[in-house]
Amino acid sequence: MTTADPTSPHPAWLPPAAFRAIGSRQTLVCGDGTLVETVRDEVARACARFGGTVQHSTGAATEPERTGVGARPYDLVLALRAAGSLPAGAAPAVEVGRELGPDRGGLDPEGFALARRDGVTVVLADAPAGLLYGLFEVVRLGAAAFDADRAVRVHSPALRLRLVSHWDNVDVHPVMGQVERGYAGGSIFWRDGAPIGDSDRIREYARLLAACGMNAMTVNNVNVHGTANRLLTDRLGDVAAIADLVRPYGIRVHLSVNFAAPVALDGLHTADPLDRDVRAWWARAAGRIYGTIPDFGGFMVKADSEGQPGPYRYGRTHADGANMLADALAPYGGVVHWRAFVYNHRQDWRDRSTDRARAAYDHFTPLDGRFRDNVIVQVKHGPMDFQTREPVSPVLAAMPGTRLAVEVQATQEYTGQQRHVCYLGPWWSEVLRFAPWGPGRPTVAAVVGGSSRDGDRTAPAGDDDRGVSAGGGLVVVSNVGADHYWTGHPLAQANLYAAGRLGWAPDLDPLAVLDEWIDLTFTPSATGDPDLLRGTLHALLDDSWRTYERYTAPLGVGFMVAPGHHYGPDVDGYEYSRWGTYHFADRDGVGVDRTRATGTGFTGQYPQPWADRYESLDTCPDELLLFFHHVPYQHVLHSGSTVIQHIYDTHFAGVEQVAEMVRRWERIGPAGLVGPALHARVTERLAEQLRSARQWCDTINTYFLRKSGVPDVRGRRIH
Ligand code: GCW
Repeated sequence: MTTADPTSPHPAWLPPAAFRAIGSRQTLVCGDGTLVETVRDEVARACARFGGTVQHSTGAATEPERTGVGARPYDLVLALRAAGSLPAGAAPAVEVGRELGPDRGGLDPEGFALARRDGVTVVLADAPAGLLYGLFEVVRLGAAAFDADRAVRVHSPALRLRLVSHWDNVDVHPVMGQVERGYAGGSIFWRDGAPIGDSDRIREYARLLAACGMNAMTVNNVNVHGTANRLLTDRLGDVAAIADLVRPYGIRVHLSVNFAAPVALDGLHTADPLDRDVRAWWARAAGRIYGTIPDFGGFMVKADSEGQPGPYRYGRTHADGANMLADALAPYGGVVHWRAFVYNHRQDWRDRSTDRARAAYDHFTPLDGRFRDNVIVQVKHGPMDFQTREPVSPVLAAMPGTRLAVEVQATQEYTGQQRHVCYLGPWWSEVLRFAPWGPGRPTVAAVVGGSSRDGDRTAPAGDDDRGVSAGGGLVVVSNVGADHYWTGHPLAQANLYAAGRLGWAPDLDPLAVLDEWIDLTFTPSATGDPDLLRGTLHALLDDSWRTYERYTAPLGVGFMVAPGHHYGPDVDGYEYSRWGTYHFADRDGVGVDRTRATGTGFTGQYPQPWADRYESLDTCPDELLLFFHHVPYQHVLHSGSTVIQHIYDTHFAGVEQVAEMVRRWERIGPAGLVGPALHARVTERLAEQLRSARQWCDTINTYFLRKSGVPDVRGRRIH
C-alpha cells in the first residue's frame, strides 16, 4: 500500500490496485439502468488506469456490433440476461446463459451467475444490482478470475436486508458528541446540525458498502433529538441528497424516527398510535418522503427504551406502535425496523427477580404474529447489550410469526473502542451459525434469512420481499466516521467488511473473509514479503476478540466497564445500579443465577436443548458459566481450572498476547509493507491497547484476589 494521502479518505478495500485485473482487460457490459451504468463506470475508471477497454451495450442498441468490434474476444462480460443479443465476441456468455437456462429459474434480484469459459469470464444477472455485486466478486477474485475455466456458480445473498445503522447525531449531543459511541472522528453526514456536504466521501462510502455486500443504511442515530426530528419534514432534502449519492451503489436510505415526532414537530397533543390524527400525520409524512425519495427504505425506531418515547405511555403495545408506522409505509413498500432493545433502566437492585437479560423476550414474544409483514423486529444478538461475550438472544428463536433481524455492533463500544484490535468476524459468525434448536436444526442465519419460520421445519424463502418468509436480515451498527481511515483504527475496517460479507453469506469462514480483506486492502509491494504481512495481520486479528475477552471479561461476565463512556475497567461501576446488576461478586463466589431452579428463570426462555444445557452446571459451556450461574470461586470448570485461577490465568495471558501483537507489528515496520502513516497509527493504538490490557489485568485480578482471598497458584504478582 502506498503512503496514505491525508487529504482524501483511505481507499480501504477498494484501492485502485484491486481493479488491476479488470482494468487491464477487454470488458463488455450489457444492460440498462443506473446500477449498470455504475458497473460500466467502475470498469471504465479501472481501464483508464490500467490500459484496458470497456464497451457498453444497452438493451436497445448493441454498440459493439454497430461499431464493428463485436467479433473481438472479450475477457470479461457482465450482462443482464434481458439485455438482448450479445455480440460474437461474447459467445461464451451466450452459452453460459443457455446453460443457466429456463430450468434454473430467475436469479435473485441481487444475485448473479459467474463462470469462465473459453477464455471469457462471464457474469450474468437478471437485475442491475446483481451485476454490481457480480462485478465486486470479480474484483475480489482479482487475477484468479481470469485463470482457469470455472463452472457456472449462482451467487445470491442469504439475507435480503443488510443494513448499516449509523448512530450519527445531526446536532452535537452534549454528552455523546456528533456520533454516539463513535470512535472514528465526526460523522460523515452531519456537523453541528447541518449536512457536511462531502459528497465524494459519501459516494466512496456507498461504494465500499456495496463492495462488501451491504444494501441499506440509516443516516441518523436511533436516539432521535433536536434537528434530527426534522429530517422527516423540512430537512427531508438533506436525506434526499444522501439518497442520491448512495443510490448508484444499490444502497437504500432509511431514517431513525422519534415515536413522538407528531408531538415534537407539530404540537399534536398525543402520539397514541391508535389516534386518527396521529395516524394521518404519519401517513402524510410517509407520502411526503416517498414523493421526494421514491426508493426510501423505511423507519427505524427505538421506542420505550432508555428514555425514548413509545406506545407504553398510551397504554398501547409495541405491535400497535410498529403497525401504525408500517401502515403509513406500506403503500410505498417501506419497512419498519422496530428495535426489541427494551428493558427497565430504572431497576431496584434489591429486587433479585428483575433480570435485564429477560426483558426483550418478556416484552416481545407475547406479540408474535401481531406485527404487520413490513415490520421487522430488530433484536440485539445477545440478551444484554453487545458485551464481549453473551449467549445468543432467545428472542431469535421465539417469534416464528414475525420477521426478525439480528443486530450486531461494529462500533467497538464494549470491545476496545477502536483503540484495541478486536476482529469481530468470529463472534458474529458464531452468532449467525448458532442453532437454537440444536445441531442440524435451523440457525440464527436461517431465522433472519427467512428460511426458517420455526424450529420444526425449514421453509424456503418466498419470492417476494414482503412477509415473514423474507426474514429481517442483518443490522450492523456502524464503526465509521470522518477519520482518514474511516474507522479510527485502520484494522477496524475489517469489521465493517466482515459484517457485509457475513450478511451476504453467513456460512463464510471469518478467517477467509479476513484474507479477502487483506488481499484487497494491502497491495503487495514490489519489495516486501507478502507472506510476512499476511502472517502479521492474521497474528494480530484472528484471535483478537478472544484475546480481548481474556484480559477483560471472564466466563460471560459483562459490564465491568467504567460507567458512561464504557472504556476501561470498573468492576463495580454498574453493580447494583439502576441499569442492572451483572456479576454479584462477593467473598464466596461470582456470577448471576439465571436458572429456573433457583435464579431468574432466564434459561427457560431457550428452546431445548439449550434450556437444559444452560441450566445445568455440568453442561453449561465454560465461556458462559458466570452469565448463567453464581458459583464459588473454587468451582472447577470443564477446562480443569478453577474459576478464580481461570480469571488470573486468562488476564495474564491476554496481556502477554497483546505484548506479542506489539512485537509482531514492530517487526514489519522497516519492511515497508504498509505505508508509514498507517504503520504509525496502528503502532500508537497498540501501545494504548497494551497499557489498557495491563490496567484491566491489574484491576480485575486485584479485585478478585481481594474479594476471594484465594491466591494465584502460580504466585504471580497481583497488586
Ligand atoms: O449499548 C447501548 C449504548 C447506547 C445506545 C443503546 C442502543 C444508541 O450504550 O449508547 O444508544 O445501546 O442500542 O440503543
